[in-house]
Amino acid sequence: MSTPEGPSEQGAAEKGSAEQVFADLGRILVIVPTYNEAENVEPIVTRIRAAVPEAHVLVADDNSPDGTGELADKLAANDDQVHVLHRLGKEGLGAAYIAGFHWGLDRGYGVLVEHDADGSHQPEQLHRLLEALRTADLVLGSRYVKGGEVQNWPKSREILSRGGNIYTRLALGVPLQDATGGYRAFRRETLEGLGLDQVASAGYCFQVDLAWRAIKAGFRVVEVPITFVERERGQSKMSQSIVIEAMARVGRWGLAYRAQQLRGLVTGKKV
Ligand SMILES: Nc1nc2c(ncn2[C@@H]2O[C@H](COP(=O)(O)OP(=O)(O)OP(=O)(O)O)[C@@H](O)[C@H]2O)c(=O)[nH]1
Ligand SMILES: [Mg+2]
Repeated sequence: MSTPEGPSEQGAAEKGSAEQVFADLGRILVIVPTYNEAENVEPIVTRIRAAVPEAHVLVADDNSPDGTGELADKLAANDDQVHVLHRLGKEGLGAAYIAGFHWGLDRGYGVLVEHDADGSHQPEQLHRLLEALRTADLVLGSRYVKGGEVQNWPKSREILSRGGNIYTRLALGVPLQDATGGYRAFRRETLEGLGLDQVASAGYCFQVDLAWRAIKAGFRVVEVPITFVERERGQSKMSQSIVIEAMARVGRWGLAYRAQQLRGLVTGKKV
């Protein structure tokens, strides 16, 4: 499942932009959703461009009051592989990603990547996800498989995240160690097969929703280890109420699915 670290991995970051290391996967779009990430947007875009020079970056900004969108415009003006999607207002991470996915699918990208702006995801590990995508339909960057790690989190936050993942595994029966993480690479065909228009979850359970849909649709979903680093700058958009809301939703999905399975057993119809 995981891709071993090796000298060839380093290569993608060091070779010039002319080299298309992942050309076999099609063109790559890294979507970076932003809300008030003025301090983070330039460093993260610069790191992504250096780590995988052939990738394009789309900053999906929800009209951040701190001027993140204008900073992204400046980056785009100087680099034709950087693009900005200006959205009207704050609608949550999920809605920003769905708009970004449509933007990329409409423009023929073969791979669409989810990547936070706050430094929690390491662009230097993106090649791990892309290499694994060669034999998968969806790759999840995972904090909780062997080799994965979390840095600078208080124990309470890690317990909440690990607990949320155990709960998700039990409620939905998904064989994933990290279904809530947000560092992911999708093949375009996977997104096209998920029914994006029916994804209603805007907030925290958006990631669970997409992974679960992919598994139910029969796509090959694999996890590769990542190093997740707690944000150093800027404001978190996470809150306790978001987590409670997400857990309640996941529980409801699980119950509905189990009920559907039971009905299938009784009537002999497969679900
Ligand atoms: N476009 C857009 N981006 C958002 C929105 N909410 C969060 N984001 C971005 O989504 C990414 C993840 O958000 P975070 O606030 O870091 O949430 P988190 O990673 O779950 O929690 P912490 O890292 O603990 O703060 C960041 O790049 C945010 O700027 C939103 O409503 N719209
Ligand atoms: Mg974060």
